[in-house]
Amino acid sequence: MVQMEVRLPPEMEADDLKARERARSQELQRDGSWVHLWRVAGRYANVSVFDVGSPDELHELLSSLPLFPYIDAHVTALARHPSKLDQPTEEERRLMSERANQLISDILRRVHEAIVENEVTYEEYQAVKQWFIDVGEAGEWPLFGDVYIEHVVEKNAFGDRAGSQGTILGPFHLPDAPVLEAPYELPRRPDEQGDRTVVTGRVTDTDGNPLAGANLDVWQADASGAYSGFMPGPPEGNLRGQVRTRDDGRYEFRTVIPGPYTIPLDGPTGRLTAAADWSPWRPSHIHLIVSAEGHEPLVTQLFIDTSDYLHDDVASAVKDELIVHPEPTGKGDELGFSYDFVLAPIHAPVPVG
Ligand code: MBD
Ligand code: FE
Repeated sequence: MVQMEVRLPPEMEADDLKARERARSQELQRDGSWVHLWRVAGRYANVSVFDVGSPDELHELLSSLPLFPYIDAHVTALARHPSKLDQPTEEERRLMSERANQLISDILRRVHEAIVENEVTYEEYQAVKQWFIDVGEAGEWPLFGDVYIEHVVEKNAFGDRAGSQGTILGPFHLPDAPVLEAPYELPRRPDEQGDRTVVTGRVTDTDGNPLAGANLDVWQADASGAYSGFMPGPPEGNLRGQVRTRDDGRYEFRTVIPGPYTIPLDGPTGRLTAAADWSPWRPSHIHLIVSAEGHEPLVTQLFIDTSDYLHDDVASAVKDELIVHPEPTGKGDELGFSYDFVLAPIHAPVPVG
């Protein structure tokens, strides 16, 4: 912990110095070495916590600050307190670094093997590095991960769990969607495109007991494949909402059939997809997180059986059990389909090691 008092000569023009100080301080915060920074109210002073390996390292860091010549610093060494909550024990720390070592080594070894087996050239390596930068700049790491990696994590983690099948969460869930009231209808524009449909079903436990007051957090693209909150077009909160089951575990909500979705073609994930000549499309789907007290939340999607791309989903997330078949309900042009969700009992955390 460092208490810093800044004493600039009163006549000094220090705007440029202060700007450089701010940039350096933010750089150190981003790299994780400047953990806390608090202004001392009413004084040109701060209290800071640094994460450093040694007093020498701290001195080096402090003397790299542009304002260093004008800073009066009081340093107090802080040690971990044994009564602090949420701190890993020595044993947990050891297990975590063993795990990190195992995973990082294994993944890098496989990357290295692929490079050797495919005789990856320097030009290709440099192109990949630029692509990593582009993905970050476009904010597409969540998209890339959820499209090309998440399905394996999901199947591996939950593939043999009791109850209904789940599938990937994807990058377009927003927490705190509006809690709707009966008669349930996902918020939509007056001129919302897409076939009107009613979705009904039950939520039960694995013994078939109805789960009353279970929550269905639902989100979907509009008929043009656009998700509100992420793409221009739909207003905030469009086609997102939370629905509750009744006492008999039944639910019912109205919405429109979403369109298929394509990952952005002009972004780095789209360029990678095109470079490999893969289809960038996901079939029409409705996302849900079904949850109830005492049960494992179910993250899943329902796929519309008339959609294209059911068999070449770019995100590899379609499961046969999740395909639904909307049919006319006989009420005007309305379509409808039903799906029953079965939630697994809560899975007690297994202590690591
Ligand atoms: C989606 O709509 C989606 O659901 C996933 C998983 C990835 C990209 C877009
Ligand atoms: Fe989606």
